[in-house]
Formats: sequence, structure tokens, C-alpha cells
Amino acid sequence: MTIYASERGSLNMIKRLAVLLAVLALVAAACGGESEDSSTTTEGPTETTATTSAPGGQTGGTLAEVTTRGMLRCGVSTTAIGFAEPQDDGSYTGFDADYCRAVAAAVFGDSTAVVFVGLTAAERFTALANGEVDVLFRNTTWTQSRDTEIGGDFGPTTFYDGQQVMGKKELLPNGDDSTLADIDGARLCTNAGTTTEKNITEGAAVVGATISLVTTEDFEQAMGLFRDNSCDLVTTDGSGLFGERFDAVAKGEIADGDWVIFPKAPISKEPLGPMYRQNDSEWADIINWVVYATFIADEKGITQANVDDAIASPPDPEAGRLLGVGDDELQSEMGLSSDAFANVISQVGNYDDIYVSNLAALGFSRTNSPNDQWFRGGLIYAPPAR
Ligand SMILES: N[C@@H](CCC(=O)N[C@@H](CS)C(=O)NCC(=O)O)C(=O)O
Repeated sequence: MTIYASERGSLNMIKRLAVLLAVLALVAAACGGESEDSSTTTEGPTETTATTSAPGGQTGGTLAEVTTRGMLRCGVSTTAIGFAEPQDDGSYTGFDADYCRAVAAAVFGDSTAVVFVGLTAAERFTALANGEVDVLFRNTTWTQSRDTEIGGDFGPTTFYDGQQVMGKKELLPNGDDSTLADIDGARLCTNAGTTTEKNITEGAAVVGATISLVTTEDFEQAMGLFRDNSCDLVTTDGSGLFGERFDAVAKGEIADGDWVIFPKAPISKEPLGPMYRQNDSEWADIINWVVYATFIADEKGITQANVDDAIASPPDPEAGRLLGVGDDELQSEMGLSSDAFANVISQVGNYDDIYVSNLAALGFSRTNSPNDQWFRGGLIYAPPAR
């Protein structure tokens, strides 16, 4: 279905839903409701009090709920090449999907204990707020409004992205030197409920370009309209465009270079990473440190292939703590088993393993990108494990 939605309209809708859910959660809590989903509804964007084991922290109960359920419910994109690709058995592959698996490996010692929930951009925040998912790893950009108005909190950025535009080469005489000024008069498609629809509207206005913006329920629909020329251009995070173009070339649909991605410098910052319900420090710490564990292992060259050697003989004390070897490990303090992060690395991999296995083939190199480690000029940086 194609809809035409103003950015303000969709944001207001999300706001109204978030407020409604918060109110419903309060009512359910006050009434002690025992409905089927009362345990999850009470975790909406409301403040909760610490009741369990998180030392010095707040818990919104997500860890206890996930542990009792025995499965992680992880919100991913419906389809995002390289990040979340649905498989016939209901599972997903991809960079984001692997981070879901990493959390399951940390919590259960079993990276397969995940139910993947494919969500459109417009659905994702409601699904998180009402407890349908425990965490989003869904190409989600960390923004001020999502962090505040919508009732979410964000973990460490796992992929630094930026918005670009894609068009057919015959419409773009300047090729990938095209700029936003070249989109004047274009019919432009993207999916609703995204930063990308807002950025392109603002960006076009700044350069005085008049565009006709068509928003679709999911990005595959936007690509469908682009393919049949109902839209001249599509726009989303650069990773999404490069992924779609790679896929179309691989399937023989287009020749390399038929679809042009521009401008070379993205029009926005899109820091993508995990989002969870706010005011649940215990759960936030777990998600954050799962991600940091993958960063630190990458920093130290501890990979899925060699982690057993590192466990047998840690290269340094910090690696020993992180892998749960020795008395000063910190995972037990977090409500996890001491080998939680060893399981993450051995069952899923370090940051580079996850990046390379899912994204390298699409042409994303970490070298000279913000997704490289800090000591090589990138932005991937974890606090010390001590
Ligand atoms: N990062 C942006 C855009 C996210 C987004 O929806 N990206 C597209 C393109 S990669 C996507 O995930 N599509 C899959 C879908 O529509 O389910 C946001 O957080 O708003």
C-alpha cells in the first residue's frame, strides 16, 4: 500500500500512540490487571522501581521476563539487505540479526534462542513500548526525539551511516557527482516513519528543490515504485541503497553503474544501534556490554576463530575478565553467567566478524570509515572492561 504521509503527521501519530500506551500501562499496573499481556504492557515508557538484582541500578524487569520466557524477542527490519534478511524458517540473517543472536548468546548461552520480529519503521517504536519486542536492532537512528519523547533509550552505535539518494543513471547526467539541487522536480520514494523522510524534506527545502515525496509502508515497496518508474528516486540510509544496488546487480537485474548513489557526502548522520525501553538500567547494561564486548574483542584481535585459545590463555587481564576467566570477571554482577561474553564471541563473533560476514560482500569496507576502531581513526570505541 502506498500512502502519502507528512512527517509531522507520522510523528504525531507515534507520539499519540506512545502516550496512549504509557497511560494504558499505568492503568494496567494500577488495576493489577492479569490479562495475557499485562506483564509486558507494564513495561511501557513509564518509570519503574528497582526490585531485583541490578546492583545500584533500575530494572524495568526485561531481563527477568526474557529469562522466564526462555527466548529473546528481537525487533528487526522486515527486509534490509545485509542487516536483516528473512529466511524460510522464520529466522533472519544479517548484521542486526547477529546482534540479536549475540544478546541471546549472552543471556542464555544459546545464540539461537531468538524470536525475530520483522517490523516496519512506523511499527517499531510501538512494538518496543508495548513489550512486543525486548530490543530493537532495526536500522534505527539515534535521535533526540526518539531518546526523549518516544520513551526509548539507545545503546552504543553499531553502524555509522548517512542518508543518500539513488536514481537511474539516465536521469542523472552528473552521475555520482549529483547533489540535492539535482532532485528538483523529482518524485521521490522512501518508507514512512523514518528520519529519512524528514531529512529529505528539510534538505530539499534548504537548496530550494521542489520534490514530491511518496512514503511507503516498507522500503521494499519504495524500491518497487522505483523499479516501475512510479518514483524517479529513492532515498534511505546509504547502507540500504548500496545493499539494494548490490542485490540487483547480483541477481542480474541491472548492470553495475546503472543505479547512481549520491551525494558522495551523505545528507545526514544516521548512527544506527540498539534501542530499548527507557528506565531499565539492568537490561540497558546487558545490551550495551554485549555490544562493547564485540568491540573490545575486535580491538584485541580475539575472534570467533581463536576465542578458545584466548579463553585458555587470555592475552591480558582485561581479556580474561571479559571472557570470564578468573575471579575478577564482572558479568555475574550484571545477572549474566561469567562466560556470557565468551559465548557471544564463540557463537556469533567479534565486531569485525559480524561486520565482515554480513557487509563486506556488499562493498562496505571498515577502512577509512567511522566504523573502524578508534585507534585507526574510526569511531568504534568501548569503555574499559574493569
Ligand atoms: N535509519 C532510519 C531509516 C530506517 C529504515 O527504515 N531503513 C530502511 C532501509 S535500510 C529499512 O530498514 N527498510 C526495511 C523495512 O522497511 O522494513 C531510521 O531509523 O528512521
